[in-house]
Amino acid sequence: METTKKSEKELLLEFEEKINGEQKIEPLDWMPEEYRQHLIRQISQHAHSEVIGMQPEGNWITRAPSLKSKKVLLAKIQDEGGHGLYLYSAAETLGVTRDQFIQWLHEGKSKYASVFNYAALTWADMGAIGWLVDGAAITNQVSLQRTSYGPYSRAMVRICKEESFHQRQGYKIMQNMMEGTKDQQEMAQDALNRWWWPALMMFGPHDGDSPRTNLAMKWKIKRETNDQLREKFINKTIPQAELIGLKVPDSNLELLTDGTYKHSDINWDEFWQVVNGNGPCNQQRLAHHIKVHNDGAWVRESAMLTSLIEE
Ligand code: BYC
Repeated sequence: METTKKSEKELLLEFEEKINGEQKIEPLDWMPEEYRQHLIRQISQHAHSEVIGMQPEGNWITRAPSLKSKKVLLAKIQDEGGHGLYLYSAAETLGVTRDQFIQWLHEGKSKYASVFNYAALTWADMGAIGWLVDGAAITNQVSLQRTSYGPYSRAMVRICKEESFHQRQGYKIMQNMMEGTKDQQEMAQDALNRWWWPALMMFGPHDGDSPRTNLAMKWKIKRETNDQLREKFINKTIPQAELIGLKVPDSNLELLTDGTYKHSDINWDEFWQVVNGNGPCNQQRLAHHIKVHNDGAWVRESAMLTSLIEE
């Protein structure tokens, strides 16, 4: 039977019709190269963030204040590793191998969330990370559940379920500390002071300064812009802080009549310094990933060998 080959223009039209009709794009569907490249970049960076994000919390496993809190923290960090794996798998459906993604990370060609380049100095930081960093991540990821690429969207659905527990466990740590001694209360406030701004930076530059947003919104990779998501996070998190007696470190906060908050702007110079590799822990985070990846080479080789023998 003779098949008529569709032109690039017809294929693009069909692709955009699907997107506008809220249908998902699947790995074997035709897609514009720009869409594929955009997704390869965003999903792999998202995966790297999950995995590098294990480091600040991993630093506290041996120092958790009770066996219960150690078990909870271990489980939470293990979840983050799992999120990385779902996301690498989703990214691999676009035709790039896991090894390539890791190589791009190690060569500094691929980014990960800036927030993980700050140090976790006290136990209260475990609370602040769960509450604020996972809280910011959920705000973004709930929106990404409706992203147009099927594998990314389905990974987000599963990740959001687990991330909600993470946010709750972080808030619970903060709440416990605020019900504790004066020293514990001060430690919780100090953690909020240090993590508030890096958490707001997770949403990326202002919409007007975000070169990737237009295409991402047009093809429904992103469903809300960086600023829209950041404002959502700010408006829901300030009342949570106030409820347990914490003060958000922004002297310009003002509750407006529509229930939203007026607030100060981010220090964008600091943001770009950290994104471009000059944050407090950038070098340490990457060096640790490279070392652990190299140390684990024999595990990967043995696993491959075992699977070949079993076949
Ligand atoms: N950090 O045009 P823009 C977690 C880059 S982990 C670093 O707005 P886009 C957790 C951006 O990549 C979950 N870089 O870009 C784990 C771009 O550079 P390139 C983390 C940033 O993509 C463990 C340039 O700046 N979540 O939950 O439209 C423990 C211009 O930006 C950042 C995700 O990864 C940043 N903050 O928007 C606890 C979400 N912001 O790539 C918790 C998935 C911007 O052109 N990603 N850049 O060289 C996204 O939603 C989007 O990629 C972003 C940026 C909102 C981050």
